[in-house]
Amino acid sequence: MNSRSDPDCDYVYKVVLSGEMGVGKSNILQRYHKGIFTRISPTIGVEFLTKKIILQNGLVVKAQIWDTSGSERYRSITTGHYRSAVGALLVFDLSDRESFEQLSYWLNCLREHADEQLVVALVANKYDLVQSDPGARQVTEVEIQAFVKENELLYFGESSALSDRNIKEVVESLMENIHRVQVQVEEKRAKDSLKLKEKYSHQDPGSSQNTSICGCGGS
Ligand SMILES: Nc1nc2c(ncn2[C@@H]2O[C@H](COP(=O)(O)OP(=O)(O)OP(=O)(O)O)[C@@H](O)[C@H]2O)c(=O)[nH]1
Ligand SMILES: [Mg+2]
Repeated sequence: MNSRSDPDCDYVYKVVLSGEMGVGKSNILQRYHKGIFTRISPTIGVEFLTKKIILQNGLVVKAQIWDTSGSERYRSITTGHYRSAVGALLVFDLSDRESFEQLSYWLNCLREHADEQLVVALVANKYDLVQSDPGARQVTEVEIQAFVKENELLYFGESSALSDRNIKEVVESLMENIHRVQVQVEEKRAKDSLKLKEKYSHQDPGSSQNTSICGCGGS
């Protein structure tokens, strides 16, 4: 969406973090926002912060990032906060098979509640665990790629909030993609409204008196 209220940025985009409890959503956000990894308590409900990001084309966008709890207890609150989100980081833990199997649930919630043009980036977190012990891996790269393809997600490779692998890259690539999609949406909207204007400006002025744009007409 265009930023009319904030003169310091060109666009404001709402992004949500989604996925099972304990997959590392809050640590990913903390790593991105503050560049650190510390112990964090499980998220209670929803927390949010904003961060300005400069896109490759020089435009400044403000990301409103909503960190949600993966706990079942807060589900109705968290999914309510998906509304009007144009981007999502869908997170799972590479060392926790269940968190991968639950991705479809989270994706359905996102598609149901968020913006129609939602862009979703998959984050395969805790790669550091797999790196130090290959036996800890519970989801293969082939399975991840299949899920990404089937659900038309963005994916930039395995991540770790702890070792700071692929965190900035995934967030900023998501923002670039959101912006690309939103610009297309705005352009289409502008074209459609121009077409509509042209249609009615060419109409016989005599007949326009009885014609309603909404189609309900007059009786
Ligand atoms: N090894 C490793 N541990 C991580 C990583 N990211 C998070 N953790 C740990 O995983 C646990 C859960 O992290 P959180 O960031 O609180 O997870 P969350 O997804 O926000 O959890 P909820 O808020 O309960 O939904 C904590 O013990 C973190 O220290 C990571 O990249 N590597
Ligand atoms: Mg959390």
